[in-house]
Amino acid sequence: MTGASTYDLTGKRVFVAGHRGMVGSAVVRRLASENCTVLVADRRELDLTKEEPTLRWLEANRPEVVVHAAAKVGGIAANNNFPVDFLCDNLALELNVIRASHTVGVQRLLFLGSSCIYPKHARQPIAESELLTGPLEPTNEWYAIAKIAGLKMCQAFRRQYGDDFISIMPTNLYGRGDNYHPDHSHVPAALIRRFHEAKIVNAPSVSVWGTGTPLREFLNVEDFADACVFLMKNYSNDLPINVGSGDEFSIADFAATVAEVVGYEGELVFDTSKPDGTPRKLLDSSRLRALGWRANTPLRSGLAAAYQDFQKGYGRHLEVRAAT
Ligand code: GFB
Repeated sequence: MTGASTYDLTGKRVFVAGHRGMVGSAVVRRLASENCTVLVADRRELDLTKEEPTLRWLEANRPEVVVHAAAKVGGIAANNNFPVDFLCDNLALELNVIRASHTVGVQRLLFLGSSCIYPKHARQPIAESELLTGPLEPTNEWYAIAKIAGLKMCQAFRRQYGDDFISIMPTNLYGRGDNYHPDHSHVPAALIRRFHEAKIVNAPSVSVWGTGTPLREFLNVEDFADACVFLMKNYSNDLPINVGSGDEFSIADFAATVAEVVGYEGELVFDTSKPDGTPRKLLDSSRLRALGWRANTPLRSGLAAAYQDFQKGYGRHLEVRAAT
């Protein structure tokens, strides 16, 4: 079951929910080269965690396509420390956006999930069929449960009403517009910042969380945005579809690569008091490849671009630290 299907974006009104986040902003950039109208709403104008305003906004703006990229996201520590936010905010966002999209007759909706929806000890590489075959990784089960619910909502609206709502599961993402919070970010942004600050003060060593042994697959967010547009035009199916690069690294090797890109030459010290999380998370993206899409940004050049982006916003990143 490939799910191949064609949808013409020409002249369509496409609402990107969550356009200020790393993924949403990349999708907006990517859509600029499509012949469509991109709709966005600032948080002050529209709070997507509120049901009534979400429905009113969609009724007033009548998008034909919705990309649901609005989510409360964060790395392993944030997931662990803010279970209510990761579960409740994400459930509210999904329910409001997906249900209102159905009510106003949206033709195609893309729900963006996460590879953490799969069981902690899923068979590797992880095929879409591994969903709900075993227990989740405890550090991020709140987020995973919310994302599984979003995926199930898409399946339910498709089954009951025939809505063309699809779910896309990205692997670990990094790139322009990432959150560089020192504690709440994902590993790429956390290490870019930590190595950069260590380089400036000539620190002899830098701490890397966990044992360094977990395996992760990384995908540049510009590639992911390209996959989203590709799937918007070429995929329609009940099953979620994985989006990965196939590039897998141990956290130790990944950290060494980030240090090289940043130009930090000190020692890396593994802090085993911090959690490792899932031991391995490599997506099986063969269904996506069979449709004709593959990633094309090598990790090193993607990280170099992310580091440049970080440096441009460095003052802003320091304010993030002061404010939280
Ligand atoms: O990126 P990360 O937080 O995401 O952590 P997950 C990946 C790995 O990097 C873990 C290690 O083994 C961490 O222990 N790591 C090393 C670090 N140093 C650091 C650091 O300074 N910061 C962080 N954050 N990690 C997330 C989920 O899990 O994956 C989310 O919690 C989401 O829900 C995301 O699904 C894609 O891959 O462990």
